Amino acid sequence: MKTVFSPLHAGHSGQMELVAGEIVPGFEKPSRAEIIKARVETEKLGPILPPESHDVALAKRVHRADYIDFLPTVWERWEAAGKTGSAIPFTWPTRGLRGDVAPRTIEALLGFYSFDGGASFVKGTWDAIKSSHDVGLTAAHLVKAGERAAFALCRPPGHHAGAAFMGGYCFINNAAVAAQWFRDQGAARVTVLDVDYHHGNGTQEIFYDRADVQVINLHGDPMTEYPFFLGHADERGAGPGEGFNHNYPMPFGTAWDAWSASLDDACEKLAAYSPDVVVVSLGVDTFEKDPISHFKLKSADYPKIGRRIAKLNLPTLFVMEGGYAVDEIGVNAVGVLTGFEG
Ligand code: Q9C
Ligand code: ZN
Repeated sequence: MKTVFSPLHAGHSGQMELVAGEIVPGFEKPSRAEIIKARVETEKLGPILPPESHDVALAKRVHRADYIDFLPTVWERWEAAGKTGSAIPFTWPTRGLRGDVAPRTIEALLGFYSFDGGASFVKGTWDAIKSSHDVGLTAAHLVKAGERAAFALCRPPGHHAGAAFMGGYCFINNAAVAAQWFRDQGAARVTVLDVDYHHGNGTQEIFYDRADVQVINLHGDPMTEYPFFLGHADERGAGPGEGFNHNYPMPFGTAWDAWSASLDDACEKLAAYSPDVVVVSLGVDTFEKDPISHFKLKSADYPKIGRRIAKLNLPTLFVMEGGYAVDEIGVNAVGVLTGFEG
């Protein structure tokens, strides 16, 4: 399997996040991607290719255009305002406030275009976001060109980014952009299968009223787990999209037996939909030692995930999402891919 990777991810580094009352270095750090890349090499998964540059015109249809236009301007506006450190959102237009009027200052706009403080900017963040977007689309091209599967080693991740907001370490929804690209290329139906520990709220929102993109999520129950405000089992899609969104919320402590039962059920729904291509939002924060998560998957379980997805016998694009146990992130992520290859 070919991997697409860009070194530009590394400029998104040193950003801080607020955890339990303290500002700490972000869990979403450059070593994540570097360790996965090193494991691709030692496992001889296949060639590692650089991304080709792709216009963001497609991202402006998947997201709202004004949101995508905002992202490259953040750091220069932050610096022009005399600010240093990480550009972290801090005020949000929640219930009772105006979410329809874009304010003017960078501090205000960061809140307007986010749902939490988890997606913050440093100097190299935009270039990393754009490279991650390019990695996803370049890997999608490989699948369209006839590869059985390809691995988009995206960083930063994407699945929490909605139509007009960032959050949860995510800015552009790389998997959603790739799914739309496959549709534009003539795929009649596309499935996004999200196995990251956290619910892919952004992907669900983007495709919620559509029947041409099926969205399936396996994740920590939002009653107790981030992102808290989406991902319940009764969210089944709206209008023409009704019945094309499937959520599998699971409790803290979920291990392979229960998790894989959800995966089996998800794969049955996926197969019944009969998509032309599958986009896997591949997070490995389901791992028992993940520092911010509460599932109990073991390293030996990840190849089994790959084998189950391979049994679908469909062209498959793997898009990297979360996973914060950096010591094992390479073994676990690449384990899914080697399991897929059989
Ligand atoms: N105490 C992805 O996995 N909140 N994003 C963490 C830590 C944000 C995860 C709180 C988690 C976002 C792509
Ligand atoms: Zn996650």
